Amino acid sequence: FMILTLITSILAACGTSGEKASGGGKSSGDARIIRAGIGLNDKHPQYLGLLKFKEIVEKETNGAIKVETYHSSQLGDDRAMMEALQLGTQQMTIPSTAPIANFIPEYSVYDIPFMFPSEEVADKVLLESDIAKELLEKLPDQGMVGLAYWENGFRDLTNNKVAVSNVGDFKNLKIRTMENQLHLEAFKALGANPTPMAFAELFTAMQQGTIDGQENPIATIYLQKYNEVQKHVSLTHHVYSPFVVLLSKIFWDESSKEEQDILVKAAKEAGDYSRKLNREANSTYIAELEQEGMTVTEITPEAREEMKAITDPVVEKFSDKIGKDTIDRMRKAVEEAGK
Ligand code: TF8
Repeated sequence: FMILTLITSILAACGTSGEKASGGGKSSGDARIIRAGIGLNDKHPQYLGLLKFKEIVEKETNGAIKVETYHSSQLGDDRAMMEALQLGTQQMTIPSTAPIANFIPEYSVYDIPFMFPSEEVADKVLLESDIAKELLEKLPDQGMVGLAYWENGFRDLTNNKVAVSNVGDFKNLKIRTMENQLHLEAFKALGANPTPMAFAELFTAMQQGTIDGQENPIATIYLQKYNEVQKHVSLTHHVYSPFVVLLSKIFWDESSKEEQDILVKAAKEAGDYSRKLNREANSTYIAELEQEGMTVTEITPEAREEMKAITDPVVEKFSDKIGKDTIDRMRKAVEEAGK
């Protein structure tokens, strides 16, 4: 009986029909599987973009690659999912760049407050500049391949204490930030009391009052129903967050050149689709949040300048960690894109 149990468990580990599961994702029948996990829920343009990616890849590979999609942190938080890509137990995730900075410090160049002045400039830099491309090329050393930049968006502040309209209002606000040192330090400099926390724990923390607020793009604030647990939103637009479509390098290396080209092309097309959805609905989401009872506060250019003046020294402190050259080249690309 013992021998039979042992054989059964070995077969199970290798996949039902007993074939050796490819490192890049268990195979069912003859298809290779991409297990794709994200943190946001199934209403968010990020998930709709992932469904578009799935549609294109399954069609273009005639089903040789199948994509299984898991939303709402079902497969874990950003860090856990990136570690699963390194191990090959998961094949895709699409985090903000901020958590990636824990693996590749240069990614914190995207955490620099007010780096991108507009979505148009962000698109040109992310989709066309050498520096953005070179940052993707640093991922394979960490066991991940960056297929494309998608849009999380300009981050805005919500909280339960005060309608923040200028720097003084941040004082002592318990703000959740992503697990990213620059974000933490920037909010500390603004006078807040920041706490790093995985995205999946955020809603409950606001509901229980263990934090006063958080910062995320409007689409996330609306689609994750933060209006149910937050009173105020301020359109600070303090950081533009890109997403990066990450694929496990194990799966990539096991894919043919033709499949690799399909994966990159699908990620780019799905990114354009997702970005468009993200932007189309923004003004509707803001109006709906106001109807749901949230106060919506614009931030004046002077107040934004004051926030920038306070956070600039924090950026200076991180310049060695990020790399002065990376910062300079990103700023140049932004300047070029703005012309
Ligand atoms: C955050 C980020 C997240 C994304 C997502 C979980 O606040 O903006 O929305 O990283 O992948 O944690």
